[in-house]
Amino acid sequence: MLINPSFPDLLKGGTPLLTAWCGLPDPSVPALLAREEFDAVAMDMQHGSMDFAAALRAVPLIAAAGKPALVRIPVGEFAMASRFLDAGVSGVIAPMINTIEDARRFASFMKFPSVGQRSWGAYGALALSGLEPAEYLRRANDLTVSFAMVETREALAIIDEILEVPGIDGVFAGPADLSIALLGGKGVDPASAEVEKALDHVLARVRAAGKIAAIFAPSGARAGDLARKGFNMVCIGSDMSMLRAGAQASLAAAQQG
Ligand code: 3PY
Ligand code: MG
Repeated sequence: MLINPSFPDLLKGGTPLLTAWCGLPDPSVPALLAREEFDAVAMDMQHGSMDFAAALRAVPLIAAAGKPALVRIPVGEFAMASRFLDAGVSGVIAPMINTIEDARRFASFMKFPSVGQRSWGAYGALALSGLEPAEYLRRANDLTVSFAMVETREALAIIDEILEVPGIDGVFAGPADLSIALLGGKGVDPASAEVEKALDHVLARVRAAGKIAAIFAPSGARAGDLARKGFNMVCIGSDMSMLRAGAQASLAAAQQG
């Protein structure tokens, strides 16, 4: 876990963070990507094929490269957020936060009292941060970032209230699910005009609340567009597509030569 600069400081530093997005089931993949020039590495436990033990093992490997580790938990499994914070992740992304109650429950597992109800047991975070327990307890709520995913019509309608929930540090937009919602289930088109308009709204509301805006991008080119649009962090998906792109480029080079 990063202390100096902290992950929130990096996010607010004015330069959008470009974060690798991993779902392959082995900790060596996020460890490798952490050694590239990504600013952080996120592991996807909602849709990826990485299991809990593999993701936990990746946390110190990412930290060893000096990068913040993030995890996206499965829908509604907020207790898992605390377990990853214990292991030393700097940020947790919770999908499908569609009600204020969802946001409150997520925040309660992310933050120690008096903000939330996170329970004590930060074995990995203590080791990675080097902080004494009392100091870790005092600072942990400000060193870690909780991202509530906004990816439905319901969430868009209450985004201001979600942002007001104590312990919610920012919003993470899900353009694919947003597109399905906004197109009434008739298609998935994360770059559609409807999604673009929704993303402008999300950015404006997050800025007005003084919080952090993050988003997923399915390619580097799209990530560049979203970073220029003003998101504080763009996650570039995914390890699998990067592997395929690298394989295709190698083969093409060999076939040309
Ligand atoms: C979405 O685009 O819906 C996401 O959840 C990104 O992974
Ligand atoms: Mg989604």
